[in-house]
Amino acid sequence: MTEEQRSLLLKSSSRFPPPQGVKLSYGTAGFRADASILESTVYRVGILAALRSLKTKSVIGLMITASHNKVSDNGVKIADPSGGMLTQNWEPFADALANASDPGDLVRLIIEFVKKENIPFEGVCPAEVLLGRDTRPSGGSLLEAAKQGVSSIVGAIALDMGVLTTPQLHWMVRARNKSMKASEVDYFEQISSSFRCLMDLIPEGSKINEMDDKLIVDGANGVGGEKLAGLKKMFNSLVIDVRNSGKEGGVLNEGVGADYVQKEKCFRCASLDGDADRLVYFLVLPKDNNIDLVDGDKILSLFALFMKEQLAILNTNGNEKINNYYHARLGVVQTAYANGASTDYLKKQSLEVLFTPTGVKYLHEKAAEFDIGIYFEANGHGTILFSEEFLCWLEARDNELSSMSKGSEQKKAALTLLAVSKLINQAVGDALSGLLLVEAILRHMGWSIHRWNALYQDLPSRQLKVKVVDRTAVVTANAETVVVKPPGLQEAINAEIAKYPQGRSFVRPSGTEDIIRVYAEASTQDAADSLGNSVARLVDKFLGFSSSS
Ligand code: NG1
Ligand code: ZN
Repeated sequence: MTEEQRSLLLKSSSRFPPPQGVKLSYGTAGFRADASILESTVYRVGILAALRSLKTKSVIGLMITASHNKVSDNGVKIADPSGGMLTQNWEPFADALANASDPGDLVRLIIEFVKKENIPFEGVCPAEVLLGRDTRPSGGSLLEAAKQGVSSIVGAIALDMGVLTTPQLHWMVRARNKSMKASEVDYFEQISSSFRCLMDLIPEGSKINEMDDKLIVDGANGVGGEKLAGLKKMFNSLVIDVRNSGKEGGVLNEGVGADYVQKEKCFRCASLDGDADRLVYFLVLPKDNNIDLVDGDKILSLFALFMKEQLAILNTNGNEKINNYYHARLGVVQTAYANGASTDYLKKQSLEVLFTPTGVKYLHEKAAEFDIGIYFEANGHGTILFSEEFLCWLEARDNELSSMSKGSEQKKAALTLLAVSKLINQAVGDALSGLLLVEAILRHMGWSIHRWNALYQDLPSRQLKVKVVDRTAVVTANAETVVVKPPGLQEAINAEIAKYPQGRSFVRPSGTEDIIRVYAEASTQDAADSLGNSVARLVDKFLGFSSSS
């Protein structure tokens, strides 16, 4: 390391002392904490992003958000060149950097890592980091810290992309690295034009009835509502009424948003989270005014059905299978939080269903193994990934069909699949593009939200949080469905589950909060509650504060 680089790092890092007595961890979705202690972490992630850009010789993203968490929290995460999450190999280095006790320690870590990873250093290569943030008031000063971090690496530049949804930033990183147009206007242009294309392909006579036509979207007072308000101006085929857009002075995620679905007396409502990477729908049941949540599992089911149907049309001609046949592998990916009824339903549709641990980095990776890989967390984070190979074939097929059979069902299916691949965010789950796809599919199917919701009935479930002495004492296996440590806990949980018909329960340490999460599912709500409570008591018995005293 040159003297110039060393002194630059020592000088700038001395302005960002780390918080005392706090151990930070990169977690399920980057670093998250109370915003007041995050400046040093964000500064250091700026350094990390610059190094990652040097290593990959690509543009990297840095997003400042704490998603659905409360407004006083904030967080920071990195988007890799593909637009996906930071490679897991670098997470230990991210942890070490964030927790380095002083500037000297920080510089030592960087020197070691640069050597180990063989990173072209000291201005030989340019590095570029795109910065984005959500609407949290702490975002501005944290963005400054990120800029300082990036520019403390010689040759690295930071570009402030402004207030964005998380998926917009990921989309921009991916687009930049594919040498495509990558501004916010380009993002809006791509998703609105592919949406219009899908709307034009709706079969005659399958319009949904007008009563059901208005969509109310709860923007959680975050960045999504604001962006959606801009986006909806680009088409007039859909009536969207945005509430809690953040313009009315409401507090982010407070009593609103995907995590706090509220009573709304309307036929079809959707709800986003603070950084617009989660989407859920809900409806009000007329008989008792109760809310029915149409969650990520049901969005997944809708998408999977539609994709399967379009593929089947593409590969048949009347009753005959066509010659130019591509066996596109369609797969769906869930986590243990997926409602058991959704998994049963998907399997009954002969779909290939796979499970990964919680966290989109795992789901995304698995879905990318398919030609069409659809993944969703129950909380509404998910997307559809298309393989390059399949998209190439599809484009060729589309051209071929244009000359042979204009206006045929096959041609329409090819166009539909291509439009879906452009509408749905290929980098990460995106509430805005997800919402437009749901709307387009409902119209294709001629379905109301009630018809969609009736695909299957969720099993009653309960989620609980338990505070423990050390959440890392819980180690799980099999996509988090089995506890391996501490010994004896899984056996005790099994004994509880056995008491309940259709009972299922698992526990895991949260990657974003200092707690253990408990999930329970059973045939009635009382049973799910009671199973959840019993398992939470077991967690407390094995790991709680009383167990250590
Ligand atoms: P943790 O705190 O690791 O459970 C939560 C969500 C994840 C994911 C991340 C990132 C649940 C049960 N967990 O993770 O699905 O969305 O936050 O935001 O919803
Ligand atoms: Zn989010």
